[in-house]
Amino acid sequence: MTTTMTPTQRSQSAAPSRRARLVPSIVSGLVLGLVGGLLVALIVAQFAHGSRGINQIVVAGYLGWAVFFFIGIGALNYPMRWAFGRTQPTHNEELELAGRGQGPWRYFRFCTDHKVVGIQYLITVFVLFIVGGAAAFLIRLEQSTPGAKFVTPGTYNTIVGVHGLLMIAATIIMITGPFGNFILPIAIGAKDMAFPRLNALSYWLLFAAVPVFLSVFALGGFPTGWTGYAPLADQANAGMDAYAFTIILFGLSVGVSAMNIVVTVITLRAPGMRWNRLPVYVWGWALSVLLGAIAFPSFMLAELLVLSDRVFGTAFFISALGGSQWLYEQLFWFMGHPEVYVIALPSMAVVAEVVSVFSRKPIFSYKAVVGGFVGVAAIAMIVWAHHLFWSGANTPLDGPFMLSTELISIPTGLIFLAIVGTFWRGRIWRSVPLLFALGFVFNFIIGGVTGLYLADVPTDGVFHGGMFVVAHFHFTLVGGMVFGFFAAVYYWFPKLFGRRLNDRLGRAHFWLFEIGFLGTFLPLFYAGEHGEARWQANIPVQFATPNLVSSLFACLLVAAVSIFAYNVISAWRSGPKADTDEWGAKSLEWTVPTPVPLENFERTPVVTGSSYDYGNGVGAQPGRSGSAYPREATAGGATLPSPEP
Ligand code: HEM
Ligand SMILES: [Cu+2]
Repeated sequence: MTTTMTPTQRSQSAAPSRRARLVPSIVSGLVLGLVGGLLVALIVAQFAHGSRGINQIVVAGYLGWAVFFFIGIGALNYPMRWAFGRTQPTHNEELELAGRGQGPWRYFRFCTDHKVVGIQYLITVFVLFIVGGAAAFLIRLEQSTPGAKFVTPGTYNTIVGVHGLLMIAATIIMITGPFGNFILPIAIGAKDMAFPRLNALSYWLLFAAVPVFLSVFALGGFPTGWTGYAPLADQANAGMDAYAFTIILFGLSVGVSAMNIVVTVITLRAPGMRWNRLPVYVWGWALSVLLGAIAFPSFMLAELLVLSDRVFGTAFFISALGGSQWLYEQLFWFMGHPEVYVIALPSMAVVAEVVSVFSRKPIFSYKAVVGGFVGVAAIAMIVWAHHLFWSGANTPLDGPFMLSTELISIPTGLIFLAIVGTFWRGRIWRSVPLLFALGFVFNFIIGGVTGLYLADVPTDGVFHGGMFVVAHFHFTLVGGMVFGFFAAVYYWFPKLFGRRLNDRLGRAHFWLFEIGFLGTFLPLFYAGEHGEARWQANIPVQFATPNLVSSLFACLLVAAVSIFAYNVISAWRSGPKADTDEWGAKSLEWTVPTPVPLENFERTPVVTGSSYDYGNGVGAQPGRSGSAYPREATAGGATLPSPEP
């Protein structure tokens, strides 16, 4: 990528006082939120009555928590300022809000710097994975032997639901949250996101949802699994209110973040950054969040209707009172299936990028990859009812939905062909990010092929509701998408933290995770094919062996993730310093210094070439510092300035 620069001003100011640091911050947010939530719940408790009384109190409490939390964290300061016609904040005030001079405390404030928001998302994703992973371990423990020995079936239901929901939420944001916020604006040559305050809000909406969801444990859990099906959801205990309210806050966060990323890519590209010069991952991430913004409102609507049934006594999902239980399934899966591609597209995009960088070759048909992303995003919106093949809801439409589901293999295949084609005659650097990219390709193919059986009505009839389905979507979601996430962490960690992850630990993480993963889920295909149903705390004895094997291999996953955690923490604390352009890649984020300055670029870049311009594709392989990779490169006739020392 070739660039030339134009000027921007920046000035310094004194650090804020102790009180100014605490208010507004997470501290004032939590305190005001908790007090506000309790207060509103107490007020409503005066009027609440009957069997729905508890739901009215709980939901009112959540509303109070959310509103007062946002006041306390300072999210409404600017809208208030605007509403009372006060002057626009000065550049200095904007830099203050972006965390200038606040050190690590800026991560605990309503901070508008997209890089801070990116790191906030990354830490939150790690926390969600840890809690979701702990639930997964409990699942494997319970299913390691027949007899429901460790938890009761009711508790098991909640654990499965908590696992599924947390993991889905984590995987939805795992790439577009951290990297979409930190890397994307730099990759297109922008100083920040289009709406920095809304960007901060999208993170704190997510944050505000976490305590609401965790309160599910204090409210007796929820029996529905991650899908939250009504009418069971209408009858369940108060834990279901936590589930529904969480979805609404999470949905708002996803929507606000999506709008920001899409508008940023459309309006803030640097001069010369044409659509066909965008790094391919920018396409994947923007399409993913756009898909999420289109799909998620139907899930939020479903939860609003569930809350209305539970709090006001409407009957949207109670067929005996004129409602329809199929309505919930339609609204849920209208979101549920596109959402797996909201998760898939960012990982596929990272893999395409990583394969190109470590093959030192342009992507094999950039247009095919981008066309594939667009095709997947479009068809993903018209396949949802394959989840209702056995619900009796849409029988006349089963044929068309079978066809549309099959059709999605075409753009997916296009993306995979282009990824595999990029390796061809490349100079392969078997780096850790590339290992995870290879794992993604291998695992996702197994996940994709096994999906064909579930796309067809007859075979789906055999596997629906069984462990074959569980194994299938773990091969796509974990074997595919989570591997894409690991590739992204290993690839961009040097830019995010200015440090290097340990290569040997990275390889140990990869192999332990791959072997553990295959050993955990391959036996579940076998058990599912032989008729094992899902959601069973007490597994039938005839499935004891495959489940024991699965649970033993799941221990390798714990070991792999522990190595990863150790690698990340020790590198962040004291790892060797990374180079500005760690991998010799060509996209813009590798041209800015590390740590990245508050406003990213000294001068706005002007782009005159593609970010995959490796000349004739046989550029020298970059090594660690002192590498053979020349710091000055020519591409597209312009000179790339050497990065700041
Ligand atoms: C890596 C470790 C993981 C293990 C060992 C694991 C294991 C399992 C098992 C055994 C079940 C089926 C429980 C049952 O039906 O009785 C399950 C359900 C599920 N898992 Fe995972 N899982 C893991 C990671 C993930 C990840 C990363 C995701 C990402 C999205 C995920 C999403 C789900 C979902 C959506 C369900 C369905 C929950 C429900 O039926 O309500 N899992 N998991
Ligand atoms: Cu689906």
